[in-house]
Amino acid sequence: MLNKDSEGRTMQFEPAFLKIEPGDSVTFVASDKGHNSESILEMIPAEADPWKGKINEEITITYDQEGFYAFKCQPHLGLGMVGLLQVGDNGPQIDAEEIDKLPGRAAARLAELIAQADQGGEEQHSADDRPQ
Ligand SMILES: [Cu+2]
Repeated sequence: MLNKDSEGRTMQFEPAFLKIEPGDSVTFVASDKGHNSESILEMIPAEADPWKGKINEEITITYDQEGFYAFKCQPHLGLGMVGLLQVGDNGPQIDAEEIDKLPGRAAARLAELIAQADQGGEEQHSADDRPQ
């Protein structure tokens, strides 16, 4: 949980996308102050447990259900501070209608992360970002 990530984006999780296997755990590290990690309602597998960390709390969550899990930093959701986990290969996708309910910057960032997942996890760069 960062005020600025290595790409210069403000208020971000880094990595913001992570692919793991069922039974793996993820620790959300409070590297900078003022952030939390919590699951976004309706954006985790139906059988999975939601989570909600406190501000500045480092939490570790174990993921047993396959599928996609979107999460947010509550204070910075409007600034696009969201992340995505993919657990295994065979879980359900996130409902596009739910993504549309997010604030604009969060929806845009989550769409980027879903595209990244679709590409096998590689972060996508526009041509302008490539070294000359
Ligand atoms: Cu935050």
